Amino acid sequence: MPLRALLFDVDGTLADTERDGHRIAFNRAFKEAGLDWDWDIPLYGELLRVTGGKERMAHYAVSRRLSAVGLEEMIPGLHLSKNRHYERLLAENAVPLRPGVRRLLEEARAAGVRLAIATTTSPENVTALLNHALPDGEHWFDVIGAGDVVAAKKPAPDIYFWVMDRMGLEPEECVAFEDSENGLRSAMTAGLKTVITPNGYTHAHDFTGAALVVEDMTQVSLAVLERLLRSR
Ligand code: XBP
Ligand code: MG
Repeated sequence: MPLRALLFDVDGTLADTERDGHRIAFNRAFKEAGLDWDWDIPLYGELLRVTGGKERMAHYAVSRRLSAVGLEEMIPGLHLSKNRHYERLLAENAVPLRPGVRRLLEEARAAGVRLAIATTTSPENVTALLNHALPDGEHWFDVIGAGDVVAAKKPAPDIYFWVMDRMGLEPEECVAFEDSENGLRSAMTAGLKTVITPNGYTHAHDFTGAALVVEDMTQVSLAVLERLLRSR
């Protein structure tokens, strides 16, 4: 089948948003709420194994036996506050798209290959990132699947199924782009050929089964992707 769409993960794939974006925003939200939690760079790398900000905070609280009365009720509010800090951080200091991402998006648009997003992050964070890193870019994506639109986050395949369903496409017509093991499992379970561009947090992940693992998107073109789609 011909290549009809490129499906992108956001955090770590479109841009390196975790270490200096989400992590800092979480810490600011904790401080503001009077919590003494401080997620340093290595700890945050471990916590990234849990996808979703609310789920990550809940996991942290349980793993540290911090399940104080009222903590669970605090999580939705903490998450809203964290996302407000994230937006502010991006406005102050835009996190750029990773190398080659913009060129690949432009090549796809020029060729009529559709674009979509499949991410566990909240929709407002996708908007914030694109507003600052790719003004007008939100309109480049036919479908944005984000956050709680599906109950089971990555590594479950649900978000990819949700996106393909809305696009009316089969996995054999799409290629997925991810940076992490959880993302790869999600895309592969949805039947998608997957290109991996690892980053500082994910370079040691297990990418067995990926169609291609490359340093960044500068090495990825539609011709490369069409070859991948045709290969078994
Ligand atoms: C990355 C995530 C997200 C972000 C935080 O997902 O796991 O949880 O760290 O975003 P992806 P929220 O790589 O699939 O984009 O706090 O909005 O969940
Ligand atoms: Mg990711």
